[in-house]
Amino acid sequence: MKLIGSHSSPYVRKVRIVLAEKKMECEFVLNDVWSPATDIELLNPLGKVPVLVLDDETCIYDSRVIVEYLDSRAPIQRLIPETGRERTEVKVWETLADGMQDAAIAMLLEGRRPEGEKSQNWIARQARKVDAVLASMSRSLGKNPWCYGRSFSLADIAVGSALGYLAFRFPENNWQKTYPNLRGHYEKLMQRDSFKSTEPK
Ligand code: GSF
Repeated sequence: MKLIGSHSSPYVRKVRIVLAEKKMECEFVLNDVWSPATDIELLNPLGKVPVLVLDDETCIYDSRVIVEYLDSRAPIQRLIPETGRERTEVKVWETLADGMQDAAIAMLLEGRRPEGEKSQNWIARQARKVDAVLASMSRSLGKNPWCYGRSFSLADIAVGSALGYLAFRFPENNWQKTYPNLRGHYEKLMQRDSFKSTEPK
């Protein structure tokens, strides 16, 4: 298998953490989707990373589909509960974390447009989503040791990737101060090799 992606993408990081936690071998191939030279559309018509290329050349995207595939392929260290309400709740955590990344990336891209073309209203709209998700994550985590249930799961991986991305791209966002429980949770996750070895850069 090959994973196509970048060191900065939080969606790619989520997949890399899942691979590391499940001890699955996978070659990591860098592709800068923002470079005019990218050939990512040959693998994913949506032009996005991550893409997982299987040994028979089948391409799998997006990150939510990839992590589901990986989790079902290797039964050790299940990261998504197999059925029922538990499964749905973990996936809601993932949806929130991914959605926060979508909003943060939209802010970043809008902010990079030339003066006069960027919309402060659009940036503010996305910033409200980021703030609302942080507040919701903090409330739901409370004093619990894990985002969902009694063990580490995809919910923690998705939340950790999203918080790490905010810290990387928006260091001015004060989430660590505003939400000490999220800070503590991220610090705890960062003690794992899977998180340490995938820090955004
Ligand atoms: C999002 C992937 C994505 O936006 C997923 O895989 O979960 N829902 C998808 N990836 C970005 C890279 S990054 O900013 O993390 C991407 O490839 N963007 C290129 C584009 O043209 O939107």
